[in-house]
Amino acid sequence: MLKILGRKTSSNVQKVLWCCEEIGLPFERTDIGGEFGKNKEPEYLALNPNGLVPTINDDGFVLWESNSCVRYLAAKYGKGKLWPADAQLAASASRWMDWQLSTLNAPVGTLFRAYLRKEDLPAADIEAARKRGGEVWKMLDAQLAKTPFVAGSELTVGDIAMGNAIHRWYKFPIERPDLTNLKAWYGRLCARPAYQKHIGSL
Ligand SMILES: N[C@@H](CCC(=O)N[C@@H](CS)C(=O)NCC(=O)O)C(=O)O
Repeated sequence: MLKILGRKTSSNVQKVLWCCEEIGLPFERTDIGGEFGKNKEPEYLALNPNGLVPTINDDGFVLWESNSCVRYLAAKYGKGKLWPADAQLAASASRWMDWQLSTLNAPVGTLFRAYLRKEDLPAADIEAARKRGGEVWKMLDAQLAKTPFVAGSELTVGDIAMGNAIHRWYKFPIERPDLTNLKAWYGRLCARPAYQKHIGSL
């Protein structure tokens, strides 16, 4: 059975958990990282030299980097569903995953450290992240004006990559631009039992 190594409170582990749940793929999860530690021990570093979570082990095939794990699982077990059969739709979904890492992650990460982890960050950095966060979500809002999910009419890996970030964004006690398409999309995610189970209820 698929093994997932990583604590369930990690945003990156949650991507993999939500993906498996949507596909209906059984897995065994082990708590690693955060208060559970073990991620800097030689045994774990031999699997994932970054010492970060998640890492997956699918019948001996070991993989790390959450978006790559989601791509692999969706392509292998969710083809035609989370991983679209159409090459252009699959590329669009994959593009939004890269955008999550390259563009969205930085402002949402700073706000997470400030408001949920309660780290003492400079006020100017927090304000810059709030402003930048609004700007980047606006880009996705424009896409969601055209399609109900990020890469078309159905949920794909593109949505999976951003599920935790949008949940956190609406939790932060900040002023946010009123992005109606973004909010409606978040509502569509929240209506999915698999999303509720691994992200929306936390
Ligand atoms: N780019 C990596 C980032 C992984 C990452 O930063 N994981 C965090 C949790 S979200 C981590 O392992 N932090 C250390 C810990 O949990 O102890 C991925 O997407 O998998």
